Amino acid sequence: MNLNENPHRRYNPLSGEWVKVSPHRTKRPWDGQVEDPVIDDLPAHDSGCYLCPGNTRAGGHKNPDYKETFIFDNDFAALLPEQLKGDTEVNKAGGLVRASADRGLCRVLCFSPRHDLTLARMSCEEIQTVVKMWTDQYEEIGSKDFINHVQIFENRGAMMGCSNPHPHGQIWAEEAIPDLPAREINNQKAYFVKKGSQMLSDYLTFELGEKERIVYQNDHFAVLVPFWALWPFETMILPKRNISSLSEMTDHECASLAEAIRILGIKYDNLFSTSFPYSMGIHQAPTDGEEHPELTLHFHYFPPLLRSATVKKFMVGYELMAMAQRDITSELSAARLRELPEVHFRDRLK
Ligand code: H2U
Ligand code: ZN
Repeated sequence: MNLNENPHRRYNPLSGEWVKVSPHRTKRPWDGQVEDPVIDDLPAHDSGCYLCPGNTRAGGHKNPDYKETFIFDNDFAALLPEQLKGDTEVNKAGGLVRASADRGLCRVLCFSPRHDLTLARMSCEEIQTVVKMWTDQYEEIGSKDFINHVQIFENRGAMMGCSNPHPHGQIWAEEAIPDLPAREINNQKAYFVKKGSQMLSDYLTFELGEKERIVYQNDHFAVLVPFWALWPFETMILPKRNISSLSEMTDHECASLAEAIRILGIKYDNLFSTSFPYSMGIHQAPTDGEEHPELTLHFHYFPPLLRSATVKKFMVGYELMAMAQRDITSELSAARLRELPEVHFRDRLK
């Protein structure tokens, strides 16, 4: 089968789902398009921003005059740590009507005091501080007895529903393991039992040999467009040594990870000469007190843009009713991202 010409489906071994690929519909959608750079000139400090140092947030909390990173409990937390009173389960109509209590906590993490920066425009050293904050939070929150899963993520850009351009991410941590990570953990576990090696470690070895879906690599980490990518420019960051969490990283690995995050961010921004929107999430071992040799730490980036700074992919119609579909292949997306410069377009314009 010629995967560049024929409609086909690709299997995602992590999620166990399939994605439809229709490569005959678009070859090189970016050919001949020259984008005007989109530059949002934000102030370094915005007195109306609830994340900037010294400002007041909802509920009257005042942010400290922080110099690097800053963490606070989400003022509108979706999960609460208190033990619920009464029953923790509802089960009626023979199991058709079910509910379970959901305990957890939500935090907001500021990546920088600078309102106008993004990870793509921060230095490797500054991003390392962010990675260390993620690691500390994973350990501190994960050590609580009622927390079995710590989901760290970043929502970037108004298109993704992000409320504020100030560089920040969130943590939602909880007692129950959420659905998507649970599925990925089960599939990695089944693979490990069958093969005696880690799924994502074996997958990365394959991709480093093939090269065509690799976007960037350094000594310790690689960025690739997964074979089964669903979003047009979806990527993953994978470690070259199998580790199951941020906590297992050496200082060298931390620096390499920060550099991978920085370069990927720059390439994304350069793609359509805009501050590229995405949802990024870190998948790592659950904090359930067990060893997880079957798991591999990985980052997912799900960006919505398809063809320009404003044309996004919609997951509607067939995709909502049946299954995910894409036109441009993972290989073409990877080639496009790979060839983009590793210097930010805003620095090249200067
Ligand atoms: P987004 O960047 O994805 O919009 O999320 C920002 C979070 O910040 C959101 O979960 C919280 C919101 O509840 N928030 C506060 O905790 N305090 C505020 O003063 C405003 C927003
Ligand atoms: Zn701000």
